[in-house]
Amino acid sequence: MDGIEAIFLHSDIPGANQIGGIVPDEPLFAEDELHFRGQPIGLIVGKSELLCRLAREKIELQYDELPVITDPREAAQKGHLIVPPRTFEMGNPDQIWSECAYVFEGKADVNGQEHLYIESQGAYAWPKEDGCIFVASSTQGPTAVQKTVALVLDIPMHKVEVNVQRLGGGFGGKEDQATAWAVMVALAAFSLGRPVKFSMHRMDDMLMTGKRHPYSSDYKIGLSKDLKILAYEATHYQNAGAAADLSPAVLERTLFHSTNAYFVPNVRATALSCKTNLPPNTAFRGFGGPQGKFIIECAIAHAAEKIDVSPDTIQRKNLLSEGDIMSYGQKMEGVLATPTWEECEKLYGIEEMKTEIADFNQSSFRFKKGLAVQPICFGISFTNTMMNHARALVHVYHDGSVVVSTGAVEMGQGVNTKLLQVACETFGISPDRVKIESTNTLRIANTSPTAASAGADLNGKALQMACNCVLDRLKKVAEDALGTDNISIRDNKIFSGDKETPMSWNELVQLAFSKRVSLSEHAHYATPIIHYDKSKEKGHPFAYHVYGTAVICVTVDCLKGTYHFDSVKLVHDGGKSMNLPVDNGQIEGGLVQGIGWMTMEELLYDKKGRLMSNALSTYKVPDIYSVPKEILIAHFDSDGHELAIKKSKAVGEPPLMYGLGAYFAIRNAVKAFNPAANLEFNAPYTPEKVLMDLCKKQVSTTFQDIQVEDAGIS
Ligand code: MTE
Ligand code: LUZ
Ligand code: MOS
Repeated sequence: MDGIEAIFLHSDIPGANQIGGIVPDEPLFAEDELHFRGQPIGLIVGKSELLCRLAREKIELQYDELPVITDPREAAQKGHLIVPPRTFEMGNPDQIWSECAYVFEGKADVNGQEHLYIESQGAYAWPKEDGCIFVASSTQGPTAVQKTVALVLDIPMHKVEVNVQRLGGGFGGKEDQATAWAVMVALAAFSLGRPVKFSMHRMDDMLMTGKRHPYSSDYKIGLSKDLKILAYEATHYQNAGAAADLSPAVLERTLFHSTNAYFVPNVRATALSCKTNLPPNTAFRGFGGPQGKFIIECAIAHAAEKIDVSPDTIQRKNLLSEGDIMSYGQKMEGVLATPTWEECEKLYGIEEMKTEIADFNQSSFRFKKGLAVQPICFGISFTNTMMNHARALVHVYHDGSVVVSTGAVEMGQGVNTKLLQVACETFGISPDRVKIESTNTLRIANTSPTAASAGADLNGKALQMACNCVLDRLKKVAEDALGTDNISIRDNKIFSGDKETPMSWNELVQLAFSKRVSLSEHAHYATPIIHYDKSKEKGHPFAYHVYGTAVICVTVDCLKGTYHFDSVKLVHDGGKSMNLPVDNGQIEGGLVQGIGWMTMEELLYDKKGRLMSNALSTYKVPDIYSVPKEILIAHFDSDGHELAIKKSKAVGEPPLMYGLGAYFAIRNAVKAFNPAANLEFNAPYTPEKVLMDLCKKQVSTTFQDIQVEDAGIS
């Protein structure tokens, strides 16, 4: 076609046709077989996006159909696993079941989730001199892009410059899966000797990229007469999709979080990464942790229902205490979940809320309310110990302005704001003096992706070190010049003790420059303390944990199956937050994303693995009308943690897991309407499923008898 410049296929690749991050099992372009619908076969390059799309329509693909597996349990049965299964064990559940007053077994399913970053996947590239290439990528992992471009083009990494200005959202969807598109444009630009740009159409993005992993799990829980959980066993079938991507790491975090915020003395958690014919699933805020937590919450809800107590009675009795050991060997210390639960009780009155809801349900037929309490405990650090490091580069120019580069990628989470604070507060200068630069592989090398909620901690600590090095040199210059010691810098001014000196920041910098003192520093930070032995599945993998407790209330319209969240009231342990507006934004955003996953966001694939919910008309995400009417956030007053940047604990992912409570709040409301029904565990709890559950078996009154009541729902 006119205007079409080239079509690149696997045979046009100079280096390896391989983009797998952890396991080399994913071709950039398919060769002989397609393993999922939406797998890239080639790249069409032309003068405009429209022309390329028209050209795509003209391509006729001939293929023989092979059997398709979309169910992880079926894949496991056929032995299609991505990596060998892993098991975390402590104590011995087998010896304990007979000692338990109650033992319950069941199955729970939880679906995946579309990231729906506002900026779809994309990249652009242009050739530089001497066989080098520049790539601008919307990626959380610039080094992964650099490494893979080098591999595919068969050039050394030093010939590839990857630059990331900022992302219009990532949520884990660009930790690994931004790479393919960046590599494609790099390949085209490198081969054609011209700039090439690609940004994905929303529906292609939804169809082709991986999502949060759906899980199907079996659980067994044993409790004592006084409701202590004595033993817990879980087998998690992770739906990995057609290639490894980050699935083995996600699987690991599921195991780390299989008992959520509870102490269980006898645990056996096994996880299987099952290879199916769906797009390879990937990182998504929480990274397998939310799925692990959902399953134990199902087990607790199951037990509570059968014993006839409220689930929060069991939750409350089993919260971690100081010194408890997790199945993976880490001793739990610090704030823990109990104080946040108690604070919740004190601030919001959980018991009063429960009484109000019981009264409401007594007098209301059509509308029923439900409440759930959701404690969380989330480990901070990449579970792969070797990834926990970062670097920062600081230049102080001789006019007193400062430029900062780190490995952190800004994606809306506010990491650049926190880095700016670190630089300003360490130097004692105002924000107008400091520029946080883009993330660039020529300035900062060998980065870990900005992920695992650790972006601010790792890069902030490195930045603090770099600033302190320059600061120490500047202080020495000031001491010599002013003939005093005890120098400090505040508000761009130099102080000797409490006394302001006539010297300004700019003058000091100028003086240091004239004395040939280095005004630049590159620092490296690696998290101390952490270690993990995979052969024993024991160690101290996390720098620290983040805790919190949320209380979620919902009103269900039992005629329609629709629901609305009345309130979410939570107490979050963020340590000494260095920026409350940023952290509150993360808490609200994470919470609502978690509620969406648990309630309305429903991915549907047909039997052939074709995504049917591939647009916003069929895949519903929370909007301004579906967010809780009231969200109250209280910050637990704690000391934070030394390994958190400025004792301000990581906040990116943990709050998503408050959203789990949404599922159980709805469930409690459904049970208030239809106590006899035998309810399954199958998230998301969409209005369709709620309606089916409300109608399950016989209810005492027929729908004709319903008096329309006004419960404040329009
Ligand atoms: N917030 C916004 N606005 N956009 C995002 O893409 N990603 C989340 C979280 N908050 C995300 C976000 C995810 S998955 C992670 S791991 C963290 O931010 C990463 O940033 P941090 O390490 O700086 O917290
Ligand atoms: N990515 C990763 C993550 O590679 N390892 C992790 O432990 C992790 N945790 C959360 C989010 N992304
Ligand atoms: Mo977040 S899932 O660690 O990118």
